[in-house]
Parts: sequence; structure tokens; C-alpha cells
Amino acid sequence: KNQTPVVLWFTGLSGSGKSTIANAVDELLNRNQNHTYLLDGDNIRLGLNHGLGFSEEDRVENIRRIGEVSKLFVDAGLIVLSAFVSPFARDREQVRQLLNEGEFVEVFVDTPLEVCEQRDPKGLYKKARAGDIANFTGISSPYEQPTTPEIHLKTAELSIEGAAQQVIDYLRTHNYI
Ligand code: GGZ
Repeated sequence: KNQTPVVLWFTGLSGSGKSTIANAVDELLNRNQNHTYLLDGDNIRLGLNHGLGFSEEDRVENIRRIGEVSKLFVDAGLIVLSAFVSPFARDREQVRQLLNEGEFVEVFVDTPLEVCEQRDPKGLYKKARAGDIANFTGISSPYEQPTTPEIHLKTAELSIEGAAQQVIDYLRTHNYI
């Protein structure tokens, strides 16, 4: 199957819908016979990055390693979907620099903090507000929004399917698939 390998780098707050949308895109790509690999907290923070926490230092190292792994999968010819908060603009730029031109597509999952906090599927915002979790992104640790993402998903105006379709449309328009 013809495809141009690329990293789709989903960034956004906890509870913004990154993983959900990345999984929906992954399913559409697989239905289209594309070869993909999805990286998220479930397969990275529990394995390769077991032992890293949420201090600034550990997040920097988390993203650096994920960038390196993403590059390996791109070299293997895959479309990589990486879904991590990745709150620091500098770290995201370093991953971009690691890859060749056009191999890094930043996808900003733009869900307002109020909405993420309202959803609070794991009760983490509640704990963060209570001071039971330190360095929680959006509450006690910064989130630096992308200024010029290739794809800007305004999730307040989109369904999961609509957001996933916007990513697919970008990949088609730019001849990745
Ligand atoms: C942010 C945290 C924290 C803190 C635990 N800050 O909604 P989730 O649960 O499933 O997604 C969040 C996930 C963030 O891990 P990442 O590897 O994506 O973060 S980073 O890119 O910043 O390294 C959240 C949970 O882990 N979580 N503590 N303090 N999110």
C-alpha cells in the first residue's frame, strides 16, 4: 500500500480527547489498508518509560524517548500516531527537528480546560484541585499551546468522527495517503 510515513503528533490537555481521536484516525487508516502504529500512555508510560513521572525533567525525557521511537517507526514505513499531553513547545519542536521535513504533523486537540475539567473521566482534575496530585497540567503545571499546528481540532465544534475525518482529509490533501 502506498503511503508516506509520518508522525501525527497529538497534543492537548488531559481529557481533551487525544487518545480517543487518535484511535478513531487509526481505525480509519487501517480500514484504508494503511500501516500504522499508535503510541500513547498505555503502551509507553507502562513499559519503555516506566519510572518516569510528571516533573518537568521527566516529561522532557518522556517526550524525547517517544520522539526517538516515533522516528524508528517512521523509518520502518509506518504512519505513527503519538498521543501525549506534551505540554512544552520546545520539546515538540525537538521531535520535529529529529524528523525530516514533512514527517512531523502537529495535531492540536484544542479542548478548553473548563471542558476537560468538567469531563474529568478519571477524577484527576478533582484530585489536582485538592492538591493531591502535584504538577498537574492546566492546574499546577503549564500547557503551552501550539501556535502554528498543521492541524487544529476545535473539539467543541466537532464530533469524534468529524475530528478524525479532518485529520484524514489533511493526509489526503497533502498526499500522505
Ligand atoms: C498531567 C497526568 C499527571 C500530571 C497523571 N499531569 O488523562 P490521562 O491521565 O489518561 O492523561 C494524562 C497522562 C499524561 O501523560 P503524558 O505522557 O501524555 O504526559 S506528558 O506528555 O506531559 O509527559 C493523565 C495522567 O497521565 N497524569 N499525572 N501531573 N497528566
